Amino acid sequence: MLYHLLYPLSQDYTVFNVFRYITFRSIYALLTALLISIVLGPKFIEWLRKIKFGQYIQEDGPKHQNKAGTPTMGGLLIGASLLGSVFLWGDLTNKFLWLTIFVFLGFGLVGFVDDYLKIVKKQNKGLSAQTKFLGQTIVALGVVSILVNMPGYTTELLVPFFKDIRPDLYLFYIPFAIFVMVGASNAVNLTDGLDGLAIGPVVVCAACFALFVYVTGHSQLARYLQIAYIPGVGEVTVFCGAMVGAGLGFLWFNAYPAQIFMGDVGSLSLGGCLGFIAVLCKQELILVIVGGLFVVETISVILQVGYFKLSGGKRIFRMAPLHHHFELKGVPESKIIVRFWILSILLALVALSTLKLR
Ligand code: 57M
Repeated sequence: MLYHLLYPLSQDYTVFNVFRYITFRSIYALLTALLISIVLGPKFIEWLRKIKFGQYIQEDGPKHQNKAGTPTMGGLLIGASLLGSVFLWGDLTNKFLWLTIFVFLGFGLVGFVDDYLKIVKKQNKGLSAQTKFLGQTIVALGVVSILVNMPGYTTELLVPFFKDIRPDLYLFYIPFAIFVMVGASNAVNLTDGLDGLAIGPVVVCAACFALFVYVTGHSQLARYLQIAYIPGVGEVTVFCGAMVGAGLGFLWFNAYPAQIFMGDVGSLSLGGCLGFIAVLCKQELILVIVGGLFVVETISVILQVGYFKLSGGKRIFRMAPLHHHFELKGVPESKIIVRFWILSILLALVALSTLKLR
């Protein structure tokens, strides 16, 4: 809105020219989202407490009983600050930006229904895994079908480190992109089991992808770095900036010991968006590196469940996902969290290095 209101004034006052720049608007989108969540946070947490939207804690895992009743559905706070900021600073005529907003809302809705059933209807399991998967797939199918028909977008798959390998997946690109989005959404969800464990790496991933989408939408930089050039995609940098700000604002309250959890409404929407943004800037394979921590957590679950079934009840880890394994080994929660953050920053640096290693 600010962009639409103030940029036209640049014809009379050159100072408003600055609204043209994606970099300027992304930085202010970050700061605005951060400010909104820090200002709204305490009232929102108080309200969740009042309406008794507290977390139910499972008995069978590491000792988290002291966390029982912690307000959850913090994803709503993330959504309000993120989208509020995007509406202020984004170019609302940009179709890529709207697709990203739609992914956030669509995946968020699936998570919201799940949280609602668990908390309000007291159905401990919430939505069944199949229903959740169906909801995520429908949202992903909708946006990917639109995306592949947008001008400038291709169904080629870019391979990190090898600039000449670009197989065209044609129609197979659609299920592939859906897999990336749904996989990312569930991977963030699985990781969200300790204070700040998911939101920290989400912020790191969003910051990293801010750079990827920016260069993908910039003709000279894209040519120089020999990556895909997709006109218009650069505007999604504003969304990434707001995601970093909203994430940091949420972390303010979710940091150990957490005053609020994000709930599925937060984890599914943020994960789905990261997957979609990777698809948008044609860095789907890079997501495996940037979001390596989410990948490792997911693989730990796949291995554990697979081995558990095949061996008739034996386990590889003390408990999956991996963070529970370390908890049960006696590593303090805050140490696990900070170490996982360090790993996610290192992985993001490796991913960024692929821009020059081609
Ligand atoms: C949700 N949710 C947290 C909070 C958060 C297939 C299986 C591996 C699935 C997995 C699972 O259900 N994972 C997804 C994980 C829960 O957090 C809520 O859920 C939202 C995210 N969806 O925002 O609202 C608990 O996590 C803790 N938490 C924090 N701080 C935070 O900032 O401490 C969350 C956010 C919260 C709180 O205690 O209540 C969760 O873990 O439930 N299932 C599991 O992870 C289970 N693992 C398991 O059963 N492993 C088995 C194998 C065979 C699959 C094994 O290894 O033997 C464990 N989950 C729990 N206890 N809680 C089992 C033990």
